[in-house]
Amino acid sequence: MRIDILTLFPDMFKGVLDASILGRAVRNGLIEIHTHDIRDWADNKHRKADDEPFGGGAGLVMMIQPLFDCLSEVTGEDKGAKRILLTPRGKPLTTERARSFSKEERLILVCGHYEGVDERIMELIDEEISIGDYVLTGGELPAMVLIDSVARFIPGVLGCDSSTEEESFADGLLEYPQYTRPADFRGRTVPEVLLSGHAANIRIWRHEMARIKTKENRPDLFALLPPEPEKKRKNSRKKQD
Ligand code: 4GX
Repeated sequence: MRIDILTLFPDMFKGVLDASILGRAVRNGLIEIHTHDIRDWADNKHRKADDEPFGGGAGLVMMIQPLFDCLSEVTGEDKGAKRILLTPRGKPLTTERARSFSKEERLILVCGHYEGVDERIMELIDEEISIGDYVLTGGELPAMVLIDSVARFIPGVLGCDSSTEEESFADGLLEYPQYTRPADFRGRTVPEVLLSGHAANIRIWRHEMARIKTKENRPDLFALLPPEPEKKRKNSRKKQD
């Protein structure tokens, strides 16, 4: 997959895209990333890319000319590229949207700064995406979040193919608690069932812990879960009142 990033702050992406799993995916040629400094397209001698909003109001708005020319040139004749604007007013980024973006051949991410971008850029945008209901100082961090969430679905990026399925949200539950060696860390022990080797009990324990965590931290997700089947009794006849 090829990803182009349009930004006023290309340096912000360096460390993130070089490090860890994303860096390995780039080095292995699974993802190809190109950053573009929107300012390079400004046709004024001060390389100005922002101005006061028409109609008044606080803050600055990104000017249409540098952004429009940058996005037009980077897109070129590529009709297949999906052009995404990161903005708090966008559709929420979800596992399903990340998975769907991972099937695209090319993404072009537009990072806005200041109070927003001149609305006339929408002529060149396919989709507006938000990473959550809070306001950041720019679209750079949201673009990195989107890239990371999409990369996990590109075959070969993660070591093991199944690991995207087992985590939070795949079955509507948050993750169960994990432990690794030592079994006793200064008196803090690991739940006995995980050391028992009893696969069925481990599955039941993990499922129950995931339900408890989901109920506590995400009552909105918990409400969507299917009801638990009634636990089997030794005596199959229900207790009489
Ligand atoms: N999820 N921001 C974008 C400037 C801006 C505003 C409007 C275009 C249109 C955000 C988020 C987010 C802050 C990035 C404002 N650009 N983006 N920026 N939450 O808060 O995606």
